[in-house]
Amino acid sequence: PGKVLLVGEAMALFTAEQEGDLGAVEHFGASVAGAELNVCVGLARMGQKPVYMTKLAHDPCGDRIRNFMEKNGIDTSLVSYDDSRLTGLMFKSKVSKGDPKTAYFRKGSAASTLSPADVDAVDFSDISAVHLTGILPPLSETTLAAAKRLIVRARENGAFVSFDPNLRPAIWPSLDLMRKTLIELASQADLVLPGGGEGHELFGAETIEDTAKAFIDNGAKLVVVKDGPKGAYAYDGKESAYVPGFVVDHVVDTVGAGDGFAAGTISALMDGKTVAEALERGCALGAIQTQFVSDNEGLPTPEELAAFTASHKRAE
Ligand code: KDG
Repeated sequence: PGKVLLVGEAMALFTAEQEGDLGAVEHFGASVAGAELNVCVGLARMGQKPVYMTKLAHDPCGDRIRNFMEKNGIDTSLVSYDDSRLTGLMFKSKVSKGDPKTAYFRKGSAASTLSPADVDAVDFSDISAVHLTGILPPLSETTLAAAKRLIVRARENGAFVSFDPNLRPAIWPSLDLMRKTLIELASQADLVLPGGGEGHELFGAETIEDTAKAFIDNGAKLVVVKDGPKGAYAYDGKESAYVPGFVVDHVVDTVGAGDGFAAGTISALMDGKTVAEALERGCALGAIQTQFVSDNEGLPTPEELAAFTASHKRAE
């Protein structure tokens, strides 16, 4: 297989080292975030060739992201710069249970200027898959158009399209536009990777089966619904499969687990694995990622993955 193209916004991430209000915490650890970039890390560790298209500025956050990409073997040839803007950044709280809080500083960022012209400039000859999430479209009017254009070009060039709805209501101008846009993008995907809650938000679905059916009825080819630590469910309109997740003793940070899941599932499908095997790898990468504070640094190599699956029980 060829390269996997991902387009999105990377941000410098400052994670609180103490629990409590983000405005009062005194110490933060610096790392790098961005759903599509997290997936790139997982794909690269699994031996795939991710190419990440984004825009940065020449500032300390942009430098951090570029260094991170180089260190992680992610192709930087589609990274461009807009120095009339800043690179986005975000803060994340520390929690002992539940999901951490996040605060974004990204409005009008360099990445928000990505546009259909950037997508049109991509040479698709060695790209066999494209992964898109629901975070790129709400960044600006031009990124919304770029996301739509990306799917059109991917389809024209015969690339496999995967789509993670990744609902971020806080950055959409309205919930109606969020629902309409994400349903439209998902309808054109070969693989959609929602969470059960996202099926409820987009279609009013009450169960993972209803979530999968709603996306299939809408045009998607294969839907894989993430069912948290319990596992994942796949449905293609004919056959379905439920694969149990992996039991971990103590969840450190849930952010990035869905991206780990996507990297595991996509890399396995690209390696020619069955859908059930792909879900198992997705569950493993998701579970491993919950053991790390960073949104992506825990993602495993094949050797680390094998050690994890051999030493962890499956959910009942
Ligand atoms: O999926 C994890 C992401 O939420 C995180 O890395 C930051 O891309 C991000 C976002 O916009 O929330």
